[in-house]
Amino acid sequence: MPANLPPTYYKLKHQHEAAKTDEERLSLLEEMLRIVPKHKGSEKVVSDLRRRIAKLKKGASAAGGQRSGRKGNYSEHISKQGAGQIVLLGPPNGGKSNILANFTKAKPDVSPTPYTTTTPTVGMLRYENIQFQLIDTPSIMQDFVSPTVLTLARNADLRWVVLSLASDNLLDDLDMVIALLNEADIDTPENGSLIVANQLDAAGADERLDILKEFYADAFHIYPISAETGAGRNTLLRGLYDTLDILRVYPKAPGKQIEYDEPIVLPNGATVLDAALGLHKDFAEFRFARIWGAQWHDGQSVSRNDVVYDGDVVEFHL
Ligand SMILES: Nc1nc2c(ncn2[C@@H]2O[C@H](COP(=O)(O)OP(=O)(O)OP(=O)(O)O)[C@@H](O)[C@H]2O)c(=O)[nH]1
Ligand SMILES: [Mg+2]
Repeated sequence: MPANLPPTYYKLKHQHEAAKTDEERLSLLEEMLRIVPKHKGSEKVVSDLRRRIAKLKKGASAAGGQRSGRKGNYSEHISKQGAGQIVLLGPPNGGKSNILANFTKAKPDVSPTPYTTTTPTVGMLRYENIQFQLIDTPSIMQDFVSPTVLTLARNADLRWVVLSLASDNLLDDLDMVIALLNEADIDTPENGSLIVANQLDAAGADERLDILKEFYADAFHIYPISAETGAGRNTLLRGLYDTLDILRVYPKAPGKQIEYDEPIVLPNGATVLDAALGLHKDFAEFRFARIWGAQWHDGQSVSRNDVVYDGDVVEFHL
């Protein structure tokens, strides 16, 4: 009798083969066991899964290890680049990979088959004169998120929960993602999560967007976009910039042009000294600095501890 395993099973199997830690393998095996249809034809698969789970658990306790479950910390880590690291999270087929493919130069697989993405993929996203780092991740499935994805979500500066406006499961999908993030102590709204309601070009998208807004507009910023047509992209990127709470200061060498292509990106509240350090550590010892901007008289002299504002031009004299 055939086992007739669902496609999700094979995706999990795939992820299991690529898993790097026993803890991750254990979570995936447990999830595989959970979703396997239990009937005569799948008996062998079920007993095989049980055997492997027991073996891994035994290994963990023999090593004195405590299984920390979903809250575990993993070594999976992607070093930050650019002005902020954003991790794309969500249910299968939301369009995470398509966003990465269309917003960056990365070339992830995009496909109507759910769970296509099995490992995180990185790309650099340009907004005006700044670059952000975008990370595409394996999809979150019902009641399960890979520990690697959780670690990435926790370490990121911002999370984009990507949902599909083509899907009638939109609200359930969002509830599921929120529940899993909460369970992992990743506070969604406070810690910065935006909802990216993708596939705005799909039939029925407007109605689904209205429903989504009705339930969630109070708790989250919702950005409707189409990765396919590019609709909503600029508003989303502006929202990204604002949420990250950063500013851009432009350096200018005395007697030279302003370097608009190379802003110094700093957190809001940063000082003239932070701007100098952002340029180069040698600038920390500057003799004096002059500044241009909406808050200042042109070329006004500023001290190290003065706060800088978005769009200011600073000239350091060494
Ligand atoms: N119409 C339309 N289709 C889209 C859009 N974005 C993604 N899709 C389609 O939706 C399907 C899923 O897209 P993916 O980017 O692979 O989805 P994912 O979230 O990465 O899903 P996983 O397979 O779990 O990795 C593909 O067939 C895409 O072509 C969009 O903006 N509009
Ligand atoms: Mg994908």
